[in-house]
Amino acid sequence: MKRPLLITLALPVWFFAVTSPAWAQPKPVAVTDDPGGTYFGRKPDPQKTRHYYVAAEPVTWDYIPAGKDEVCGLPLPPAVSANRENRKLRYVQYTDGTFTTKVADNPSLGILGPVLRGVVGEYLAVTFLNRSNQPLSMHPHGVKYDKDSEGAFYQPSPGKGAAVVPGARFTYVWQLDENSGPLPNEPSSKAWLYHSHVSNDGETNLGLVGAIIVTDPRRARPDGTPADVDREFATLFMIFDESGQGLTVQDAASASAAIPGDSVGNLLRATAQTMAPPAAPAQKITFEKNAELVEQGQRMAINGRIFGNLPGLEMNEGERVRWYLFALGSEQDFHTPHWHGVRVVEGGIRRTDVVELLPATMKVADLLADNPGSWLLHCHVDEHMTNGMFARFVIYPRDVVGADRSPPRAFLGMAGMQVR
Ligand SMILES: [Cu+2]
Repeated sequence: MKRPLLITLALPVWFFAVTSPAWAQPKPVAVTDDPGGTYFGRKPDPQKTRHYYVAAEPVTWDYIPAGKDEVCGLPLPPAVSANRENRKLRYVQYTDGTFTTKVADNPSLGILGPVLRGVVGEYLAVTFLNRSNQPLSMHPHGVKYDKDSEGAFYQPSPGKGAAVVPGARFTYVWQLDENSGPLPNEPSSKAWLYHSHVSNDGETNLGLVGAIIVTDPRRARPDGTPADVDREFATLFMIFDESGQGLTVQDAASASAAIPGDSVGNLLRATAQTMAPPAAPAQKITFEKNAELVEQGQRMAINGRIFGNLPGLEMNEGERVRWYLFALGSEQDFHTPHWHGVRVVEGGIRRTDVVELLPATMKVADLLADNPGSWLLHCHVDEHMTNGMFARFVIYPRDVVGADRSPPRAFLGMAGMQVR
């Protein structure tokens, strides 16, 4: 009986919205009815489902919280140090559907959203709440979904979760089927990206990106973590564009076209507005000036941190450490992460200390922490490293105990996970 009542209440709002001038349009209001939660028309088996609660929220993001380069001691470029903070959106994890208690962030993930994880044979149910002023979604790579849980907006017939309007929520259901997990000759777990996908992939530039980890059940502990691994890290190599020339975070006033319960037409209108270039500047921007703006706005980051400001890459001597490596972005986003002091095995087949990444590449590299010390992890593309695409990782020696040893919380996304 709840739905007819909602429709009755929503119809006058919709009619007013599509017939009234822009200045008179109502502000987005919260919609708590969740049209998702099914997988090809059925509720997934609760015994095999891990439920996550994730909100997209505006944040002020600081690319350099320390205010300086703490690793290489390089002077910060003036255009960067004068503009450390930017408005971004982030996927933030909560403990339950009330969206009141946040799950503590893992500092090493930086701007990345929560790690969502499971084992082949399980389902992920992700209740998404849009606390921004623009339509957003969660689109997963690598898992199986029906049209409603695809989380991508395009024609024809976008699914119910294609564009979650401001204030609304939607529960995506993703199956971790056999094809989501590693092949027998791949490492025991693998990672996939998820990101918002309403207007275009530029929404990752807003900060809306995270990782899904899937473990092979034949090589998993009872809690679903890979049995042959002691510790995990996830790092995204991506150049964020803070020039204002691309997709930007919308404020409430400019997002008035996005109305909960709205038609596809109005959503498209809102989306077009989201994609529109910023307001015309007072003077004409030349091609050269535009190129300069873009160059000054580039933040060549690992997990949204630059110049050695990504914390928490710490491990203990002897540990088997799995790195999930990603890149995203545009034609400049070819990255070559390189570890000093150690060697890795890429994808279970190749020994190296440099891994090649292109936009939306997802790779696994396994590292044996056999060389204690404080070491550099950096992109080996010269320009990227010069502009801050590096971090420090630490291997604590075996004989160190107590506070100097890395904390025991070793696996990504384990806190706040609910199996029900
Ligand atoms: Cu790079």
